[in-house]
Amino acid sequence: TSPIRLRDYRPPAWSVEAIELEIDLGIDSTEVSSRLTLRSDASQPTPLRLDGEGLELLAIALDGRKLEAQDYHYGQSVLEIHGARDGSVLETRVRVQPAANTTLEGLYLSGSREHGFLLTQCEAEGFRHISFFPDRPDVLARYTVTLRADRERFPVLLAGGNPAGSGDLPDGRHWARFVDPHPKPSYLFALVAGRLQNIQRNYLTADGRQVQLVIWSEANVIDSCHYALDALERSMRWDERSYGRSFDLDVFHVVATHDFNMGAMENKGLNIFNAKYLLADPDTSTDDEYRAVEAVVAHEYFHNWTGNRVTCRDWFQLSLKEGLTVFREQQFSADMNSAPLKRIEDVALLRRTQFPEDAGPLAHPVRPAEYREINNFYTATVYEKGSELVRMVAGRLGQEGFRRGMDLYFQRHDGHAATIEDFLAALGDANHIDLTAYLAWYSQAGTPHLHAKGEYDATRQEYTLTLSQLTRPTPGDAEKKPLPIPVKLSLFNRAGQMLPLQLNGEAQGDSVEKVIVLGRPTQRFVFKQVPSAPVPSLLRGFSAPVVLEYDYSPDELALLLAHDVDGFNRWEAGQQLAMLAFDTLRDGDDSTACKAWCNALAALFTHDAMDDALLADLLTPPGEIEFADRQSEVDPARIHAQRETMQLRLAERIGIDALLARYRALAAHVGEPQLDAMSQAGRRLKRRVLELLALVDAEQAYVLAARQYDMASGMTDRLAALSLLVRRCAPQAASALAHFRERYAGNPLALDKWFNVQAQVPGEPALAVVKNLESDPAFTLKNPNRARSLLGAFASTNPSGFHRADGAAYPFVAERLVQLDALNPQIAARLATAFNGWQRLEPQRRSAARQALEALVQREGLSPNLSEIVGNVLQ
Ligand code: HT7
Ligand code: ZN
Repeated sequence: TSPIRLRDYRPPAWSVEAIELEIDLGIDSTEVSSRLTLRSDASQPTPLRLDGEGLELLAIALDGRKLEAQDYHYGQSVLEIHGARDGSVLETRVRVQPAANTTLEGLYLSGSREHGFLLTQCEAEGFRHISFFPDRPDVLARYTVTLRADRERFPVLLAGGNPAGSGDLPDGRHWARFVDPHPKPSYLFALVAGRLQNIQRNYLTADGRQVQLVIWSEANVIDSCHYALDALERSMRWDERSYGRSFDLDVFHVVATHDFNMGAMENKGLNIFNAKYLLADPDTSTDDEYRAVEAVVAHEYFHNWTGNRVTCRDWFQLSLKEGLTVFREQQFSADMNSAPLKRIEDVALLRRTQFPEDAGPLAHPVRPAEYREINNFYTATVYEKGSELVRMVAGRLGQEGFRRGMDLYFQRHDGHAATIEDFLAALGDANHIDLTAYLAWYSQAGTPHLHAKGEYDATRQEYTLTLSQLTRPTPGDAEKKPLPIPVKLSLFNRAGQMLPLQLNGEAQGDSVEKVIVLGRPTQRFVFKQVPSAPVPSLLRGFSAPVVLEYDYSPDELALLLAHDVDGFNRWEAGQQLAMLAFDTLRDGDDSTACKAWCNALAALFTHDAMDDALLADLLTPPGEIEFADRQSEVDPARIHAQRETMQLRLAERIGIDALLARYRALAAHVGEPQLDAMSQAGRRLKRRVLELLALVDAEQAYVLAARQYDMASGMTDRLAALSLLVRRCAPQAASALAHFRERYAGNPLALDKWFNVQAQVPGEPALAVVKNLESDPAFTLKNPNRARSLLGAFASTNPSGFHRADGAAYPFVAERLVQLDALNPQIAARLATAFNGWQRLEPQRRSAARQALEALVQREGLSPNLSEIVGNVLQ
């Protein structure tokens, strides 16, 4: 297939003013009747063409007249109709087969035939699997939906919009109608039907609307929905306070399913969630998962304005809603929890997922210029880097300016489909600033490298910072433009105090933090009245998504690690020092950098009264993927071993006694697990301390871990202990695993963790472990969470396990991709991205990976989704 290109965009020749759907639901066969009121654009005289895929056409009529075979043509996923005019009404009736649909796109069955329920997933192009329609985001229509089904089998019938009647039908059937007053694109349509329970609460919006908030799930987990309901209410209040945006329907439904391709979906008035991001209870969920539930609930809710009320003109603009909504969620989570910890978590995620994407054959701009399979573009670049771009612009405008800009954006585009240009124009116009320079960030792939060099002139008391930028070529884009890079900075003296900043040409002030913007390839910034050679704290709060290159000495990094008041940069100094330590570590002999890293952290460990969670993060070196990202030839086994050695040095430097004492103090807090920040922080540090202890006194640490496992009152402590025992192949691991397997046999989300933990066993043993787990009766490729918990965890998050020296894991995973592809192409394609970066592996692994990929791409009958990813990865 040829690619779809941004430059070919044309407004729709045909749009739909209103759609009336009548859906007779059944598990094996569902009939969908639709009535479209059409509008045509007089300037584009083309026949009416509607998208429709895999639909069995049962009836078709135009303006009340049944169409004959010569009046229309249905082939190649398009229904073409002759004779339609502006104002025409098209009626179609089609049959679809939900139970046979394993792709989890369109209308499908979640769970078993006997007990499961029916639901839809329409983003990006799922609606065409349900009914004929111009399935593109710039066609916004008013929806009236009537659902009909057997009352006993489907007692609950839901669709997006306000309820508009319900009642009984003959033969034990019933109906329910929903009218959505807000025009919406087809990707936001949703329905749910089945036996579900709910919890609910009334909510009064800031603009005076009574809204019923209802969370639905299968009966056995309804008690685990309370945390999500609280999180929803917090999100709604926050959006009212921070952006002046209120909810706009009488009822807001949220539904949990175990069968879902992604995290959740923001369908108008009927959000659907992967149960992993909705259910939360202390026995099943870790602290991190509680925060993830809060974040995803907020993200989907925030889409109601950024995505739904203002939607995307086309899928190239995907980051308009996703980058912006990720940013809004990050602001919300920072407000609800610890802001520096949230920033650390988000930047670590960006570096782990987006930086490698941007540095390899899958690199693409935040707004791609072309795509083949849109589902392959729900990437870390569109989401995470997209959010960083919004953050840069928001930083440029300041809090009030950004709010002014967002108000204008909503005012101009409410009820319409917009572009990234529209977004930047609204933000700029509201503040009389030209933001068009930021557009280059959206159209250019690759992570810029920001090189910084400082020179101090003692006689003039001047400090000159020279900044330059370089973005390496990415596939198909060799020439890179300079980008506007905001660099937030402070200067520290050698006693660890921040110095007042006075840029050449500016009046003297007392501000100790500034943002300078590098707009050209190279620029010099001269600071006056600097009394001594400073240590710069650069890119504070990670003010731009770049790789900073500054030739810090270990002592300078140690100084920032000890004194920087920007929590993020304090952590960052530790990460940079760990990178230096890693690069200079020699067998049996500590480098200066490694000693500096260990000394600085040991000092913080014993003396500093810092937050336990920040300390836990400081004590954690960058991950194996981040280390690999900086190397031109990657040997994952060596990286794993070297990272272990560094941590061993750190544990030795802190000492067994100090580790043990800290662990005991942290473990003394017993009782029901509390969710407050301090309790969570304590558990986070306890886990880290135990991991370090295991390096210097394995036997004692394993005994403590086994006891922690047995005594744990919540999943955070239990899983931390289990994970330590399993990853280190401790003698106590087998019995803990057996216990966990049995205790959580009926809890799919907990069982996912059981698979996941074992898929993380480092090194050569991992492959056998994974193969063995495939024969567990609970393992299935049909459920995305389960497939991800074993194969995804192994291939994407266990580099030393997946990249075995003999390359045996590559054909194994390739074979699973083929099997998965036959069931669910979206999930197969996503999993295949684990091969990204194979070109930089050392020669033996590289050739094994290439062989597996070349064999894979030649397999007959691969989906367009998987072929595209494998083809691109191979380039
Ligand atoms: N907007 C959604 C993205 C999405 C999706 C969700 C579920 C299944 C398939 C999907 N394809 C795309 C989720 C979000 O970003 O909020
Ligand atoms: Zn989203």
